[in-house]
Amino acid sequence: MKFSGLKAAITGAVLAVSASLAAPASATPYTEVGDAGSTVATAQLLPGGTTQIFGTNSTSDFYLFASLGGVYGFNTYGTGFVDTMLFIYNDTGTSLLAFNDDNPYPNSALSVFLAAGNYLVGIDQYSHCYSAGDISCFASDGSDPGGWSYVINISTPTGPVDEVPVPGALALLGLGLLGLGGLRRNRKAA
Ligand SMILES: [Ca+2]
Ligand SMILES: [Ca+2]
Repeated sequence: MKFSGLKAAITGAVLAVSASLAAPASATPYTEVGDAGSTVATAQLLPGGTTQIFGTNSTSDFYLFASLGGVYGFNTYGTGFVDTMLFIYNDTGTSLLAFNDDNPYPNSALSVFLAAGNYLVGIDQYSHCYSAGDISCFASDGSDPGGWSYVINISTPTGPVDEVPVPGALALLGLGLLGLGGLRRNRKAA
């Protein structure tokens, strides 16, 4: 009896450690309700502190994410063998801020600095609206087969979230982004 009691205690301890590794205390899942859909109007609001999104893709899904300010990581590790793509847009869906197809293939991962505010996080399957500059692309093309399940993991922001960047560095960053935007437009126009 003593031995089996000890064995049970050890097994319990091992299970507890395994559980803590599989599901960190900080994990805050959100499960898609119905269909998050492909537009700003249907995008589902993620509760503050959400670290995982579980959903099912039909054509594409978008979620409204509130950033506290900082560098966030997004990935689709755990989705399985689906050739996913991840998109981060501003909250009106008019500006693509970050995009990843394979990191590594077929799953997606990106990390991006998001100033405090709201953003759209989108998921779709290669190559529907690949790196599209505007979310309206997703509403106009529903040719994807869909029907696959996914998980989007969101890391908590790294670095001091309340750090105020030096104005000069901000201006340089802004100029760089404008330059990138100009390059993209030029490439599109070409
Ligand atoms: Ca969906
Ligand atoms: Ca991919």
